[in-house]
Amino acid sequence: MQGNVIFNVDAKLSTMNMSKLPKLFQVELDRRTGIPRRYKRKLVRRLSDLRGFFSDNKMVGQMLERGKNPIIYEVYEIPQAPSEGLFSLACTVLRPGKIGREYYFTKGHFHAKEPASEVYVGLKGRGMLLLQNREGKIAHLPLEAGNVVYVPPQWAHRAINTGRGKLVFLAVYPSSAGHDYGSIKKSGFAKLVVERGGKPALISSRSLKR
Ligand code: S6P
Ligand code: ZN
Repeated sequence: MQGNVIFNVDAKLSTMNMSKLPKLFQVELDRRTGIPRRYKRKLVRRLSDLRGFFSDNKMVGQMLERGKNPIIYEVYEIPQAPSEGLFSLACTVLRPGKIGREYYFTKGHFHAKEPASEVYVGLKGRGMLLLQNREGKIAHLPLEAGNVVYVPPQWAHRAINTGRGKLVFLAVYPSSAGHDYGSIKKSGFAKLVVERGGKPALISSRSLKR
């Protein structure tokens, strides 16, 4: 089989030495859930972690007071050391649901080290990627099973689940990109995605902010 190389190297993610170059690896995605069978770290984002992000702050406060703190999303990360030329991988599982009329979403961020672009591969479900640049220009693209979205440098990005099932996607990004959550938390996205007549609609965030 000369000239026909098949890589099937065990990832050994838990023992990966971050100070060295990464080894060859492959990771299977669970066919039913889309979640990688091996990952290094799992992040869980609950409603309490998204305080101040949803437009209906009052409803968030009331839910938390009543002890309702649902998981909004989970991120399964396969990170690499923050060196030039390396990529990290992360699979996000964004649950279906709404706070008031607003669909569940990820916090959203700029990359701290710019320029750093990113690729999102839709694995399950239906949703949208909302993007906003530093000048406040806004854009949105479908993010769903079977599509790929390219996020150019200097665009903040937020995934929104507008479907009935989980929205699952894989992100590939430079390992040195980092996250700037502060800018988005402070200014917010100019648009919100809400349910209107059973369908997702984009509206100005000023029209709903409470
Ligand atoms: C990382 C990439 C994703 C998000 C994840 C959660 O650059 O964009 O892995 O981190 O979807 O979103 P957020 O906005 O809470 O980091
Ligand atoms: Zn990102």
